[in-house]
Amino acid sequence: GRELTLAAVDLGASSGRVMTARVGPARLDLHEVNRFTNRPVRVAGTLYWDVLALYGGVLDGLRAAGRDVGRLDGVGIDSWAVDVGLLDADGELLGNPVHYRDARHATAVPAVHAVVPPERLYAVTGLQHLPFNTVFQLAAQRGTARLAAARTALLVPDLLAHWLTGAVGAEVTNASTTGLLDAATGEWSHELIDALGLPRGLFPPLTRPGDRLGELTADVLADTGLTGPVPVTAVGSHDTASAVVGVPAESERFAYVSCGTWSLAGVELAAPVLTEASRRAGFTNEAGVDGTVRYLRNVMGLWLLQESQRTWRAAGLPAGLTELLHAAARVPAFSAVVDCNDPRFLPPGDMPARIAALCAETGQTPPQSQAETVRCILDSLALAYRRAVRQAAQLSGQDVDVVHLVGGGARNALLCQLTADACGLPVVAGPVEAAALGNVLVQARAGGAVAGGLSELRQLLRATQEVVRYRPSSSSAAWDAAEGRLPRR
Ligand code: ADP
Ligand code: LRH
Repeated sequence: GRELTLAAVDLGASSGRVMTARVGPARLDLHEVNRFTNRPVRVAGTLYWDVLALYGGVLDGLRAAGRDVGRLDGVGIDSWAVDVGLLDADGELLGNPVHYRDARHATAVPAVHAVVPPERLYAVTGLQHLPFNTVFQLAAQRGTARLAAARTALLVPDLLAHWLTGAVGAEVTNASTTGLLDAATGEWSHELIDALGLPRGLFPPLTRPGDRLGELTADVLADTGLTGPVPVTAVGSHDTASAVVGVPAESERFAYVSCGTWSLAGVELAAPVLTEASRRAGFTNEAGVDGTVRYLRNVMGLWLLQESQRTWRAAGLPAGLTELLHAAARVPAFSAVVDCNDPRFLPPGDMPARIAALCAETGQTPPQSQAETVRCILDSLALAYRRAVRQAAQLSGQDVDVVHLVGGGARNALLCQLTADACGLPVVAGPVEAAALGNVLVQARAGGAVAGGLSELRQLLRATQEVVRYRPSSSSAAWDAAEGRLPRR
């Protein structure tokens, strides 16, 4: 295949980035051309994404990409899951997409479960129960003028792709996080959509990773200075789907932790696990690239640390990451541990206070210092990864002999070592930009620059990307004891 120059738009909950890549059969170089803060905004009690600011960051990135590399052979977009923009009959956006951390979504859970019991929701969709799944978000808007006026619901990456190209669609890996996609057929579930009284027409035709969505419009070309035509290709538009493509696994016997604001911990499967045990354990079967299943559990992730830093900064305390992690490394292990997935950690707020309260509730001495709080977060995350990896293996029958940790968390050496220790398995950390790499690899394959399945794409990652290896060191008895302090889940 020939080499292609591609742009990946990867929007995470903490930052958005536009990266360019040169990709060929033996080449995969990634460069960051624009990174911008993703700052949600609370207006009159509702938490929104500032989606126009994000789109502006995408345009700035494409402009910078054009300046850096001249021509672009393609663009792909991935972003976080579940949240949608609603378009009216004129195709206008009806307000900003509401953030999944807004408390209102959860209020619709009882009403949805009264119509479709949780067991049935799981049997159809295979999706873990999260109180902000799109199905609950839309149910919470029943009776609003906004939902009444809505003609099309677009997930965030599909909305950005729509603005860039004019095309309307729902990329399937992200559609699988809505709670309205049938895991068996891979199509929208009319059973659920009808039962919940939603118009079928709200949900656009599905697209698949590798599909050509369209081309940058003349308007976008003029605005960015790019030379057309520039195709926009569907990738695993759910950032976690792209991140899993970007895992440089050597064999099939691997688990992953996609570790950013959230941590998504699990395994890759050929078929979903829809058992009652799986539902109760909170495992999801999200659609992966090439028909794979991402069998994983959401772990609250570095959000706990990000929000702690924000709280400390607001109080005028120093909260530099390097210093905090350095100090945490000197705190004795397991002074206190919490269940990271306690729902009280979901909304923005004072995490150090919430962590202290949870420690007190479970009869532990709460962390006293910033360093102890950070250590508590990291020990607790490692414990949560251990649980998720072990249970994913057990419930799916997939053997695991290595844990790949990708995303920003791969830069956190202490967390990587604790994860190796907790899991009792080697951890391979990196690449940090796994989602952007998975994004460009799928584009490159669609464009004929590389060939093969996920294992061939991963072979290219192994040949080109740096990783850091961590061996398990501490005794597993210590981790068993720490786990004993957490409530059963
Ligand atoms: P998202 O995609 O959800 O926005 P990222 O994958 O970019 O998240 O990860 C961001 C997180 O990675 C930060 O909150 C931080 O905890 C961690 N991180 C980033 N850089 C470093 C670093 N140099 N050392 C340790 N941790 C880091
Ligand atoms: C990670 C992520 C995760 C979803 C959450 C809403 O960025 O996409 O996979 O559960 O955001």
